[in-house]
Amino acid sequence: MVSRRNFIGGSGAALLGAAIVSKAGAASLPEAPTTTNVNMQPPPSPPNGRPFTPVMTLNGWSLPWRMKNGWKEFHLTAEPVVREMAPGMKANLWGYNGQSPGPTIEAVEGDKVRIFVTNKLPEHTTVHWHGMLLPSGMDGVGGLTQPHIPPGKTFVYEFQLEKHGTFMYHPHADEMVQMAMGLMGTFIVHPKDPNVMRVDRDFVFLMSAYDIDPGSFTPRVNEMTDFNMWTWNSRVFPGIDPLPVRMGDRVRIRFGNLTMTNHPIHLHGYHFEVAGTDGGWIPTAARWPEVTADVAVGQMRAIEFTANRPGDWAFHCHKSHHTMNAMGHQVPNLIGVQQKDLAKRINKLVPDYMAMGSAGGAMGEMEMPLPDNTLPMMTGTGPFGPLEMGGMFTVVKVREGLARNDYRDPGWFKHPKGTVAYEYTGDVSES
Ligand SMILES: [Cu+2]
Repeated sequence: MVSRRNFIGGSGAALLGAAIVSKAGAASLPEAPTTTNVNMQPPPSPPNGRPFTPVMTLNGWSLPWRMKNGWKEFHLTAEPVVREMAPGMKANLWGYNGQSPGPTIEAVEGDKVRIFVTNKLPEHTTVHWHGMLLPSGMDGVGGLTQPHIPPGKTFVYEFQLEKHGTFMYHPHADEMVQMAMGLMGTFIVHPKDPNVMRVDRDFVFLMSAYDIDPGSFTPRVNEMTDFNMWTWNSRVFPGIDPLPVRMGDRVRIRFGNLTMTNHPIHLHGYHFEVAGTDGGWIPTAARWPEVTADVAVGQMRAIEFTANRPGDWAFHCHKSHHTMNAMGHQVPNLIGVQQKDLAKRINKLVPDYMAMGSAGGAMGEMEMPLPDNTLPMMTGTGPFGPLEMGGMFTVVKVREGLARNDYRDPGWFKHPKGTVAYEYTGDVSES
């Protein structure tokens, strides 16, 4: 039998009687699986316990568990990670189990969950279960409801899931630093009856923001407003997974905001309904139609729609600076300014100086020398040319004939003849 002393790493005696002692007793720790895969993992089937329809975490995965004497046991490890934000750029972040954000925790209403949290960070931490109804002492506020988890130690959280819905987890310890470094994750509680509010596709992501100087790898954690990497699950366009959807599917997309500002999340091509917040589900009669759901800091929203309009539908934050990658914010507006040779002359003084175009940005196609590990500000290529996006942007791809659990990128939409905007050359199509 593995003793508690062994699994917490040798200093057991000093810890007896502290919060680290749990009803898990001498049980061995469940495995803390880890991955560095940045692609959406196929839906994991619940191995045991109550059945549910799993969520798809954009560029992420769900945390495996084990059942032990009626408890669903999970193991999170808080640790430094390297996260690829998009091909060509990596960031030194803090996360859980190899990734920022951490793996999605999925469980079922009524489940008793036991979550082991091992701290491999260089400083103390805690985990707060945002939005969850639980005993005060399990709420994870360092100093207020528990002692902090020192580096190298493992704490145990135990509570029963009272309500199904969409929640988050994040530290309540040195928060400014730990959230600015990417420590966060999603916690989904499924309904006990899998037919309640059933959807065909259920996606989730968390919004986080970083200030990473071009050419560097580590966020400046003291930044309060001027972030330059606006991410979904610590990824930016063109690194964010598309959302492949089968025609006719009922679709739910859940998103939470752990940045320092609000994000109006906008979906093209559909009128969706706002179906839930982290406070619970909105009764059907009280849901309201939207094309943009604004998400304040510390909030989650779930939207739903029936995918009855095929196409490639842009899905993005509507703040235009949030659909860009690292950029200088001090560039003067030169629209209308004659600047013949200006850039050339300034270049003699400041190598790599780039002027904003006098006819607008035109930066989507502009080649500018970039430091290593730096993404272009506006980037990506679509079937019709440069997409001129970055940051919080991806595409909902609604297609006929996808298989039920097929989440592979179906490629670009093939528009039916006569349904694409076209150049006027003196004729219009008559049909
Ligand atoms: Cu935004």
